[in-house]
Amino acid sequence: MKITILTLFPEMFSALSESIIGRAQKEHKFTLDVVDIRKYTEDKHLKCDDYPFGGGAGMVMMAQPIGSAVEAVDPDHAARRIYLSPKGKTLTQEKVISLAEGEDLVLLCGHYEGVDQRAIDLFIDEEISIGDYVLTGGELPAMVLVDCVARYLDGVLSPASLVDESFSENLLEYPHYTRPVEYRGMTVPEVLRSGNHAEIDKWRREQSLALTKKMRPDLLK
Ligand code: 9D3
Repeated sequence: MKITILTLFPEMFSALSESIIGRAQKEHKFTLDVVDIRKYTEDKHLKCDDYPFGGGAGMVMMAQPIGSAVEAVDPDHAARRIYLSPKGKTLTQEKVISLAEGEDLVLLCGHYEGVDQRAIDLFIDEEISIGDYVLTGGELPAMVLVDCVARYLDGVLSPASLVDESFSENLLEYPHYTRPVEYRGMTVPEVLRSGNHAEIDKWRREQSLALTKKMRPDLLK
């Protein structure tokens, strides 16, 4: 899969060079292309935003640089074009899986008050939000989307991780422990050191259920 990011702040995406997602790119499990929208403006001062018609606070990203950028990176409309927007449908794990199984992605990141509506109407297939809280732009949401989609691409995670995840569906995860056995007077639960895998599975299921009841009872309904 190829994911192209369109943004006025390309340097923010250096975060995706780290850890599992950074390694997945190095190993060619997917390609990430971060494109500076400013490169496509026809304004002689490289302007990409302007005042809103009708007045109001803040700036609006201009349609021309966005339109030219989308047409340059996806001339045949082979990719799914997504605008990260506070007005979009909230991202779900189900949606993540369907995107990972689909075409290449172009992710448009808005900044300031938003994007000229004509750029959305002409060049965008779908708007996605990552939740009901206010951010300063679509860059962090685009990184969230890349992170959770990339996990499902072949060879990025071990198959065992994804199997564990599907078995624990709709329950919160049990507590994890590693060495040492004692830290500041607190010891690792005896059962996890017993080697009895039936008992360990039983303990983990009980812990998951109790934790879900306490923290996320909505998941059990
Ligand atoms: C507070 C300003 N808002 C009304 C005057 C509109 C607004 C514009 C632009 C609110 C946020 C933003 C910037 N956010 C995003 O571009 C964004 C976002 C978000 O803020 N929350 C959750 N998901 C997303 S996806 C893109």
